[in-house]
Amino acid sequence: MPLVRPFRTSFGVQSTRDVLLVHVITDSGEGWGECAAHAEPFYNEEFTESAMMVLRRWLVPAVRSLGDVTADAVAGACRQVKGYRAAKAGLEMAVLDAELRAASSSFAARLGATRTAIDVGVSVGITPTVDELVEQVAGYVTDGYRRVKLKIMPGWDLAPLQAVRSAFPDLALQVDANAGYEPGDADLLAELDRFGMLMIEQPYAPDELQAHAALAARMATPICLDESILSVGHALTALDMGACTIVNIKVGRVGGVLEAVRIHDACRERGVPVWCGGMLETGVGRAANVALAALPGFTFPADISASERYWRRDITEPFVLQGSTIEVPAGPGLGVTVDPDVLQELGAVVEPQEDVLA
Ligand code: OSB
Ligand code: MG
Repeated sequence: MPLVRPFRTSFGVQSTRDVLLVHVITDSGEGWGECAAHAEPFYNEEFTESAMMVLRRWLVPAVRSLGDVTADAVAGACRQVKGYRAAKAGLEMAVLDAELRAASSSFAARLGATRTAIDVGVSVGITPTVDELVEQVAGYVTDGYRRVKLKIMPGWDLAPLQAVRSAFPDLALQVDANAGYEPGDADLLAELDRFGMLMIEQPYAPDELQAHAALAARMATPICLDESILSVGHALTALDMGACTIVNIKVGRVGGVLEAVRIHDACRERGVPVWCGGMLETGVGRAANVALAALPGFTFPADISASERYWRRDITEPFVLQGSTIEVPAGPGLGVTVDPDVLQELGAVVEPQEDVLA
């Protein structure tokens, strides 16, 4: 799917999104899920074609062999396969959607949502010039976004931040480095304190927990981890080490909405704030993210923007901005409907899986 505008991060630029959907047909109905993996293994190890292959060869057969297929059983059935958390998340989402649609219950209700609308922000990619960045941020502020996240990387940090902060002195601001820095860059990163930001997200490589803890000890700006946190265990380890004080939760990165809820619960028990990250999803994955972000421990605005920020035409009814919030779907399952005409226009390829029936 073509993105409305290219999205550049420290790991590369995307102008289109390779979308992998899982469509589950059960005795009682059907469901959709989205695998958040990207076309290239640049955000993390997983990529769309690898996720698709693992689904076909192992994950779908493992779930089909369950007999009684329930969303609660998906993660266990998939445990033998290591990694591929976005693929697992897409499959679990589709099974859960089918289950909840059949029971006329929403994702929000099932996950434990306590809000009917969520606060959202916008994640702004690296632009060719600082002027273009300020212009883009101004457009999003006019749209209603009250929290902006800037992507940073070595060579694109102090100057763009200075410009955006001067233009918008009171804007809630945060940055995301997508692991683009090295522990040797700590002096430079410490200078970011002067911009009065909500947090700095994932400055170093995912396995650099000690370096993140050392940075947290010398910075006033809270450290948030994204790529480092793949499970409840990772979250607790990072928190115990002082590697972060805020956790970004992404469904695709942690293996599914149910593990995402467990991370939320563990953080909430410790009084640690979490927020919902995004991976440029279509309406399918976005619906799950919005439901998740409505849980009580999600206290920072989510990286879930309106559909029009990503797509000229989404594959479901669009999510729209209301003030600086997005309404939580209340209908059965994900609460959105995939439009088959849009899928066809996009040239979606359907790969039936009857052949792998156990
Ligand atoms: O690190 O949060 C990230 C998009 C793709 C991959 C990684 C990230 C992002 C974003 C955009 O920041 C969030 C969104 O609007 O979906
Ligand atoms: Mg991130």
